Amino acid sequence: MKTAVVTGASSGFGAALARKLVSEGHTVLGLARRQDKLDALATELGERFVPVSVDLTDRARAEAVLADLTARYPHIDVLINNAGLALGVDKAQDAKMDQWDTMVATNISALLHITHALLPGMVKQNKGHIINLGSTAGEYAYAGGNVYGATKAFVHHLGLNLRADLSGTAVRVSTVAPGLCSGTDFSAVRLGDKDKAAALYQNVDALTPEDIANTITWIMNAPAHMNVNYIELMPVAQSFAGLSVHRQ
Ligand code: 8X3
Repeated sequence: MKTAVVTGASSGFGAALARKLVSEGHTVLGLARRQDKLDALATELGERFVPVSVDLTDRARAEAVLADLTARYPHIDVLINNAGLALGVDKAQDAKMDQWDTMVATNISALLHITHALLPGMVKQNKGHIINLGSTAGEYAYAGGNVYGATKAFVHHLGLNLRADLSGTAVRVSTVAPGLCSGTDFSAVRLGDKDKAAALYQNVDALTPEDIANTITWIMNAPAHMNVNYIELMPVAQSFAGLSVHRQ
């Protein structure tokens, strides 16, 4: 059985993943900002879910909390960098700088803070796995995707570069890139409007958080000699729009 750190554990993919991992007998150190949501999950899942309330975008606070966590749990097997968000669908020329800052802080800086804190321990024990949540938005450009897609492209390429640095160790790095997925707050947060978000998923058989959790646990439980570098998932209902041409 493994000890897994899951960021963004209080809802969406993170909560689905925590449920799946605990049901398989693993221990989950569940990180999120919202203590009340973490506590509810801890009540549901029992002692193999350890709630840790922290804002990973705050580097000094993250370092302090993670130093304490690694002292209590020196053998962390898996870090699942799930926390992330999109804000807005405005074109770049109309976008809000605050939203860009928040996406960079959450999707890039917070991920780096925790990766930097946990990676040396994994190398020292010559065992470990970092699984990062990317997105199809990191591979395929679309209008309004601008900084969100770029942060996910960063995540993908960081994973490949980590693998280069980890050559010669047994530490694995994987990126999971989902497309359209219902059953989370992702679009409500992005659009700031629950009804508009619900309309996006109407009459579409989208991916579910359980699909993502199943994929992540499959990657994590793969034999130690096998590394999934990158895996992209879409619902069958989602496809490619083709390249747009603006006509005068
Ligand atoms: C989520 C996929 O298509 O909403 O990362 O950008 S999409």
